[in-house]
Amino acid sequence: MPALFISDLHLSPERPDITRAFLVFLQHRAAQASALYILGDLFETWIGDDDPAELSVEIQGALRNLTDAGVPLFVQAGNRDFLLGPGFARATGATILADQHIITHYGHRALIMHGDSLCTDDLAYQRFRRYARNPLLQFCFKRLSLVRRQKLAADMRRKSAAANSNKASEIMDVNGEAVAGIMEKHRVITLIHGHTHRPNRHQVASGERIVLGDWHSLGWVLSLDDAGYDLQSFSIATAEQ
Ligand code: LP5
Ligand code: MN
Repeated sequence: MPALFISDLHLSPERPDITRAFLVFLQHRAAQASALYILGDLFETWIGDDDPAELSVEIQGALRNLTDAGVPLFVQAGNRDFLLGPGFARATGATILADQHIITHYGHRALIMHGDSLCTDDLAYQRFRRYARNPLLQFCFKRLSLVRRQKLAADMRRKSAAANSNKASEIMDVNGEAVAGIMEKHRVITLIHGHTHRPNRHQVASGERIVLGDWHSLGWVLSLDDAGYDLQSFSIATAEQ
């Protein structure tokens, strides 16, 4: 049974088709997997584990069904859902992984990351990331009312979309030296990440960089078994049937 890797589903009430495709994926492909790894940005935004939003509750229930059926679930934080915490882990049976995590399946050893921390040319983002990952700021944010948090997150989303529209595409991709450095630090020949929404498999000096795709019109899944890695896409429109 393969280990499966996905990321950047950006689940939101605005895209019920992606939610349905994910639920079908969980009930079929993921149910037959040796493990499921979600490498960040599962949700469009996550404002705290106490958010009772219908979608949050539905997805947590579906993930709990997967882990109750015996499939190990591992989740990494993305730049939209880095507030996923112990409440989410308890509700789903997921293990929340650090931003740099080594996996080994079928003799293949790889570093998995969301990938945003490798976009080192994007100075504005790295500055935002330092603020947003500050434990004191997070503590203060999580003590705000849900309504206030929703408004702040929506404002950040608007600011981010506006900033992105003026940014050169290449600075929003991973930096080659950052990739080489992190692969050397962990002594891996395979890096698997998401975030950039540029699905592909790249041969690099250190080995291979595999980029997972975001779920939009296509869904993307990387599988790993004794035959090695296989990055596949599928139509969201047909997957939900
Ligand atoms: O997300 P996306 O795809 O638009 O672009 C990302 C980078 N932007 C972000 C910002 C998020 O979208 C904001 C939403 C997060 C909601 C979660 C809850 C918030 C909890 C806060 C806890 C303290 O990640 C974007 C990159 C792009 O990826 C490509 O890599 O370029 O980065 C930017 O655009 C940086 C800009 O400077 C935008 C900053 C917007 C937020 C400013 C708010 C200031 C107050 C922050 C205090 C924490
Ligand atoms: Mn991301």
